[in-house]
Amino acid sequence: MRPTYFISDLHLAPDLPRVTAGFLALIEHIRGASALYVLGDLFEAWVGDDHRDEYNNRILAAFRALADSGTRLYFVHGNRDFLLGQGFAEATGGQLLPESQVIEVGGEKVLVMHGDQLCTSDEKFMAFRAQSRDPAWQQAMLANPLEQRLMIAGMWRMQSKANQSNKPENIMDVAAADVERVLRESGATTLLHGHTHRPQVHPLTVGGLPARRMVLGDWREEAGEAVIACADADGLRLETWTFQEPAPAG
Ligand SMILES: [Mn+2]
Repeated sequence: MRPTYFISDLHLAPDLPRVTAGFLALIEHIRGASALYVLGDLFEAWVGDDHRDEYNNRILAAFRALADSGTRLYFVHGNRDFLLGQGFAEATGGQLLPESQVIEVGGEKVLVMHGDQLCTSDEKFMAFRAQSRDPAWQQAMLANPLEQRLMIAGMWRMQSKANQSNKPENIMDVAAADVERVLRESGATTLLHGHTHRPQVHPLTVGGLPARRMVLGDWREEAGEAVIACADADGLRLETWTFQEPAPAG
């Protein structure tokens, strides 16, 4: 059985050479895998599928090469790359998924999502989420010239850096009641998500039956490793992907 991989929260950006190199190395490493699920926040920012600079083209080409090796590619939106569209999916040879989806992998039903929709205690964030997922708001945003969208994304990034909103202590954790609800509603036994930057496996009991919540890790330049997930004949588990090597010059 060819393995299936899950990653999230890479927050890819041109000024993160080590994370970028680590991502490209992983894509190379998993060539020929059954599938790769990217569960949101692949990019630190995505301003529209028409933003095809050298950096983005390199990322898209890597995905395309993976798809061409026979690996199915699936993307879930995060709270930073909510503007990933059909043009992106087509360029990669992959497919955009709805914000939550039950898949059959490693012999079990797994509910996959970014996970930000479970952080319901953060009202300010939930309001932003509702706005940024609104098709009319997205359309208005995408109607701005690319230059202007890049400026807006730059402002978001500066704000994010200023309040260090990528740090786990600054990201609200998921609400237990919502975790239980989505597991019940989906009929899945495992919930797999990212977003919180708190990689771990949490055993749960839902409706009197054993269940679990698996959380993927974020990728950070200083850390040089990230928690991903892999599913094969032995089941679904978290794994650590290391990318210690410094990025090649240039
Ligand atoms: Mn996120």
